[in-house]
Amino acid sequence: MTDIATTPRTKSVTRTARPPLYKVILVNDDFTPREFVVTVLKAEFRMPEAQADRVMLTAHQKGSCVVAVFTKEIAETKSTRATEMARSKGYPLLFTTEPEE
Ligand code: TYC
Repeated sequence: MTDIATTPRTKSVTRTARPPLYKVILVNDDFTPREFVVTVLKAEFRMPEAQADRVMLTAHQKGSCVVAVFTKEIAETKSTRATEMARSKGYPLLFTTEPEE
């Protein structure tokens, strides 16, 4: 048997693939009642009351607030459902998504 010394010609690098994440953003408006915004945050994003209050107030005072971060599909589904919940009551409340840097 012939012994042949071999050296590997490639190096493998182990990386864990992470899906890109998207922020769900709550946008302020002048018409949606504060209490309804809190109700939607609790229902669609499973937020405790105190946290929903803080997020609603931040959007109210600053114009918008990051609600949470998800994979693209979940962020889009949740923001669409939350926005539709408001439309069904005739409110202009808006949730949008944007990629996280
Ligand atoms: N600005 C609204 C009001 O004064 C309340 C509100 C807060 C609406 C946050 C939207 O994302 C929002 N009734």
